Amino acid sequence: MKTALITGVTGQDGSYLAELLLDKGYKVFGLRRRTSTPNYENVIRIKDKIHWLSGDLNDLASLIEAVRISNPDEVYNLAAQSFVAASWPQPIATAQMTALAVTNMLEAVRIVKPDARFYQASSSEMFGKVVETPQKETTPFYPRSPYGVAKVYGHWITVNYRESFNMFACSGILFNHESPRRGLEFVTRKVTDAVARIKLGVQNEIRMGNLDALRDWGFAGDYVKAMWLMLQQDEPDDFVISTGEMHSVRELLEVAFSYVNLNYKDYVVIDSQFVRPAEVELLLGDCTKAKETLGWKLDVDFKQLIHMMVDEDLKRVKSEMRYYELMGI
Ligand code: NAP
Ligand code: G4F
Repeated sequence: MKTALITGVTGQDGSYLAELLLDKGYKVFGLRRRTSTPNYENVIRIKDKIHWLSGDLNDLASLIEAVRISNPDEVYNLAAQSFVAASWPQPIATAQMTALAVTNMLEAVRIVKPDARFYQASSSEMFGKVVETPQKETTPFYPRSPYGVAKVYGHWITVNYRESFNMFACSGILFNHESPRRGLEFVTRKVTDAVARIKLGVQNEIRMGNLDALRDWGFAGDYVKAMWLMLQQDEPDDFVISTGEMHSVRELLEVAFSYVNLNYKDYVVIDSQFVRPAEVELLLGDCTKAKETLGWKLDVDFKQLIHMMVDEDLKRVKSEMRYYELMGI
């Protein structure tokens, strides 16, 4: 039986990856930081199957201990401050959690279990103000946010540990991927949650930033399969994972609102607080290398993804409303 250690297991990707690895018969260790109110929502179905370890990305001692206890064959480093917009008001915390923490994790593996295979969650945000379209593994980086800058550091330190210490370290350059487990502040989930609330009469409007931004949006459940595939190859390497299709935020609104027979133009209010100091205008990935080398493929397309998210938000908001009614709130 193989053993995996996942950081960020309570997040969107961590929860899908843990499910995938459990299905494959792995023993799964999950690193969780201490929070005042435990957050198990994404892993509620598999909570008892995960071996929980307490640790923080910025505490090297706790990471060394996590690697020692789990003795993993594979380490998936998914934990990070992952919300781009929060990286301007919190640039130092972002650098610590999204950049330096990668070195902490690599050091823990190098010291305790150097033959473990290592996956780093890199990001298309590194391409930022893109210098070519579509973006592939060889496209130069031009990050546009403190988050993007931090991810570039995480990417290169992973490559460096591979080249310096001969570690099996891979960097997955993943384009945006979403799901019903996406955090509520990210644009897809913000929209699908608002659609559900507006449809059910508990919200009147949605306040948005730049509707012209273009993204290459896929389904997180498909993308975690690529993470696993990268660690099953003979040689470590870096791969772009994307759909190869681009849609605007405006199109996202159109698809989500029209699914419940509403017109987004009746509800969207542009609010400058959601416009970023420096924007990534477009991202479009070319994942030919992943398709050819890993045999990776997509199962869920853009419309199916947004419809799935609206359906799940409708269910959740309805059950919240029933709960409030029962409680007399
Ligand atoms: P997410 O839902 O925000 O999950 C982030 C995870 O990191 C959470 O489990 C969080 O724990 C944990 N974490 C944050 N700070 C930590 C700390 N100091 N110590 C320990 N754990 C900490 O992110 P995601 O969408 O699943 O993304 C996973 C990774 O892929 C991230 O590194 C992200 O930057 C990267 N990425 C994501 C995308 C995308 O489109 N989703 C694309 C490219 C790259 P709590 O539950 O306690 O907050
Ligand atoms: O959903 P977003 O916040 O995702 P963003 O910034 O592209 O970052 C996500 O994808 C990256 C991969 O490229 C990951 F590395 C990162 O961790 C994260 O998962 O914003 C998408 C676009 C942006 O252009 C933003 O300006 O939507 C635009 N937008 C317009 N109005 C908005 C809003 N974004 C948010 N969050 N909220 C708005 O009201």
